[in-house]
This record gives sequence, structure tokens and C-alpha cells, in this order.
Amino acid sequence: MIEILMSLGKTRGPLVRPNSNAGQWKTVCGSLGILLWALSSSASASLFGSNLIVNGNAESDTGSASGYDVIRPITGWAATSNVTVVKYDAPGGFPTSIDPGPSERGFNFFAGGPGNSFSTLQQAIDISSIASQVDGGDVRYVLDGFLGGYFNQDDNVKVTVSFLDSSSGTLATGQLGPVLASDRSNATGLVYRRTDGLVPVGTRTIDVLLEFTRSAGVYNDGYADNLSFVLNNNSSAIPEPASAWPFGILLFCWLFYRGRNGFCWWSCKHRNQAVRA
Ligand SMILES: [Ca+2]
Ligand SMILES: [Ca+2]
Repeated sequence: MIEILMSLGKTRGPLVRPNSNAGQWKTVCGSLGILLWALSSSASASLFGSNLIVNGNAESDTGSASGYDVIRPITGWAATSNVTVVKYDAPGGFPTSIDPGPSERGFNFFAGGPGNSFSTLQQAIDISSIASQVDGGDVRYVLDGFLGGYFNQDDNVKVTVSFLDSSSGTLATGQLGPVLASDRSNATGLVYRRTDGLVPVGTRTIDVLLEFTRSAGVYNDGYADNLSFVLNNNSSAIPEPASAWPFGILLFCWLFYRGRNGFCWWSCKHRNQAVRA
């Protein structure tokens, strides 16, 4: 855009009244427009193609080595009851580093925790910065992760994503799990689950809720790891209104500059040549 502005300036001939501020205007306007365009593009782009769940892999905190410590706080999540973070290979039958589960499982997983029948983890994802794309009906999501439990118990965890409008009304939901003992062939460990769909028009916030439910014993053995929520934009490359306003600033600057210096451009060269001749 700077080159375009400068090339426009170069077409002007000696008939144009001198303006010592012309170069400054072009530089300031061009730089401002490009800077704002870059900032708005990066803000929108940052929500697409990457995992938007904070600490979905349970690796942000040091997990309990015994499985019976209630870890607080749990980074990125609001926790209820005794939900906790447990190290793989904790003694007493917790999942090991070689049981069924993610190939890259890190050190920890989430567990429903000791001495409770129901616990939760929750976090909200703000997507209001891509409202124009969402309302264009072109944004899709993929929700996936590993869910599991202990031995032949049906202790489980269910992941629900709720698509909320600007008034926190629920427009739709998506769900992973629950994974029961039969889904794991009665083996301790975690199995992969995935779902996808269209982000409803009007969505501004996505609420992610993990519900851990005990079915047997004392410990709530719903397990989860490597949770991921990714948005993809299927719209064309035509700038959406939210990302097009820097171009409006550029247009304003150019019109302002031309208003101060006259609106001739492609005809100036020939006119000036004729005058000089
Ligand atoms: Ca992990
Ligand atoms: Ca149990």
C-alpha cells in the first residue's frame, strides 16, 4: 500500500503546488494502515487452527504422585469437589505410561478425584473477536481428546461444549463421551473420542464442561487427557467487515492526502508533459 501511495505521488508533475508534508502523510498513513491491518488479522487468525482449551493436557501443574492430593488451583479451569491432576504411574491402579491412552500423554491426566461421586472442570472460550465469521455461518469446530476409567468400573467423564450467545443463552451443544468400562474392554486406560460440527450463528462464548461421575468404589475414576477444541474458518479470503476497517483508514488517509494536493494522478503525467513541451 505504501508503494501504491508513493507511486501515486510520483505521477505528480511541477504544476502541483509544493507540499513539504506529503512524504510524511504517505508514510504515516501507510504505516498506520498496515500496522492496524496486521494487528486485526493476527487477532482473528489466532483463534483458528489451534487448540483453544487452556491446559487441556493437564501438564500446567504438578500432578499428585499418589492420586489422592486435591491439586489447586488447576490452571485454566474452575474446579468443583475433589477433581484433581494425577501423575501417570501413580500406585494403586491408576493409568500407567503404557496403558491405553495418548501417544504423547506427558506426565499427568485429570481425574474425578478422591472421596466424591461427582466433580467438574469448567472453562470459557471467548470468540467474540471472530463474530463476523461466526455469523457468516462458515466456522466449524473439532472437539477431541482421551477419556477413560478404571478396570471394570463405569466411573466416567463426559465433555460438553455449549455454544452461548451474547446473552449467555445456549444455542447448541457438542459432546464427547462418556466412555464406559465396556468401551475400554474393562481395561484401565483412556480411549480417543472426537466430534465436530458447525459453530452456531450468534455464538460469542464456548463453555467447556467436564463432568466426572463415580459409579463404583470410593474414588471417582473418570479420567481425561489431551482435550482439544479447534476452530476452522471455511469462508473465502474476502476481508470480513471486522478486518476491513484498516483499509477504510487507508482510503480515508489517501482521500485526505489527495484532497490537499489535488485528485489528478494518471492524467497528470501526460498533462505535465504537455505543459513542459
Ligand atoms: Ca497429559
Ligand atoms: Ca471408582
